[in-house]
Amino acid sequence: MKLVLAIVNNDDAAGAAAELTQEGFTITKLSTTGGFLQAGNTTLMIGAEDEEVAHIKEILRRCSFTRRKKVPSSAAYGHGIGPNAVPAETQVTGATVFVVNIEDFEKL
Ligand code: 2BA
Repeated sequence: MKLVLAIVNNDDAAGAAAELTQEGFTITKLSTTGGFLQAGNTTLMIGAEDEEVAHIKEILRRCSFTRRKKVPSSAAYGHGIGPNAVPAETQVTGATVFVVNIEDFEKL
């Protein structure tokens, strides 16, 4: 058995969660924050059989989209706008997915 941890954009989370649930998976949604952008994202926890992981990834690939986001600059925190204060952009992946082996799974 595996635990899939998928970090997705907040804008994509509802659609991905709905699709996964519709396909019969049980999920838990966590409100999380990216350490770099300090922006909210959503982590989906999905316990699944080994052979279901590919299907989960396929749903996540279909339901989440890569975006460009502005990196907060010093100007954004009110330190003034200088020549170096033009906000940079970075690419945020649709879904960042970790797959972890589960030693034990029980509903008590
Ligand atoms: P954030 O940490 O807010 O990162 C947002 C995007 O900023 C990243 O997109 C990446 O393009 C860039 N970035 C992150 N850390 C950076 C750094 N130290 N220097 C320069 N640029 C950096 P993604 O890689 O698609 O990550 C999207 C979100 O997924 C991340 O939000 C974080 O919440 C999570 N994540 C990604 N990789 C992770 C990892 N190895 N461990 C834990 N969480 C991860």
